[in-house]
Amino acid sequence: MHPTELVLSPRLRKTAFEDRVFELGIQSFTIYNHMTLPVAFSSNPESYQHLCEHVQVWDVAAERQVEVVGPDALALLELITPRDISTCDVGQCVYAPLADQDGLVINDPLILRLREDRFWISIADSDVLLWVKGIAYGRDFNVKVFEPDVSPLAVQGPKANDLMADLLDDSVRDIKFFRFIEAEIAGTPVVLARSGWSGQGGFEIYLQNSADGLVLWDAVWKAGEPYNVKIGSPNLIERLETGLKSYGSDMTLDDHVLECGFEKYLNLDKTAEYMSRESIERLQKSGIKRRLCHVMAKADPLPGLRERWQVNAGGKMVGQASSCAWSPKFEANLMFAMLSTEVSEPGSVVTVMVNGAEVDGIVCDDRWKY
Ligand code: THG
Repeated sequence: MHPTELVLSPRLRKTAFEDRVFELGIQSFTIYNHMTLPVAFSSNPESYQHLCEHVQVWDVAAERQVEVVGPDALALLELITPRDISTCDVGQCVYAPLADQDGLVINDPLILRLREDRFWISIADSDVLLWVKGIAYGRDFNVKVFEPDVSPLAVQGPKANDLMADLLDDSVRDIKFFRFIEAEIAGTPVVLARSGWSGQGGFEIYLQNSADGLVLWDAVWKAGEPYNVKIGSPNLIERLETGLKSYGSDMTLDDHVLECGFEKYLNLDKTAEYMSRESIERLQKSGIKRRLCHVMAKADPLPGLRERWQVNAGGKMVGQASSCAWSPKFEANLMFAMLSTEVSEPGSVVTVMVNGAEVDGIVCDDRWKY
């Protein structure tokens, strides 16, 4: 690896929780939505094990919100995603990929409906604010679009229910998956949702005033002490086992929504206008040529990726792998790879080129079966 260091300046935005994150011994972070996002606090496998058994607090303030509010808010939301947003209740969030007029993936956010005419788009790493502001202006929608001062703090792991029940009360146990309530913690108003970027269960607390970031952190931390709480971060091993794809790595603006495994979330016949409709219909007719696949390689643990790895089959290139981690659960390397449909069915055998070495892989379904 190259011994380099990222230099922090005001251009790389500070999170509301950053002081605690540094105090608790951050080892590395990445940049996400022009903001720091912690990556790991102990070695990944240790943090993974702890996440699966206990409870962790994650600074995910870099999951920024784009607020859309006003009489045309629903029409604007419907236009930018092929998912049906009209059926989303107030108090519900949905996973809804944003696609442009060519069906290409702009982002894969959660969308929270706060009121009939007020939404938060909780974004992955791309400049959705500019995209949505441009569309609102160009289409003359009667809405306000802005980035509110909102910072999600994730509480993830099997003991998250106990922590949160102690912090608030037992009613939080009844919050259903992808539903949220408004509450107050340590004197600061929050939106509390059952969601988060792991398969281990838990909550996301949306802080609405960065000045209260450390007070909120400390209250959550104190409630977590009986449950062996540790600081954590979105975990590469866990997210591969769970099958969570990361925008910018596993899919980008070069990929079509139908290629990325989003079909199950979409309602392509929804009545509202959406800008990718024609492109999606065209691709449905002609048939897709690539698909984002799960690939398992039963080799020794592979290194991390700086660039995508070429994937071959039958002596020719069939795609590229974009994420990889060694999984203790499957005792294998798990990868996401955008592959030609010739080899995208579970059971297909491929060769992954890892820094000059050939590694055998097998294509799996989204539960890692083949
Ligand atoms: N939480 C919040 N904002 C976010 C993320 C988050 N913004 C960026 C990124 N993560 C958005 N992407 C995802 C992707 C998947 C999920 C959440 C956010 C997710 N998926 C579940 C799954 O695949 O099992 C369930 C999806 C469903 O059934 O609807 O949770 O994490 N605030």
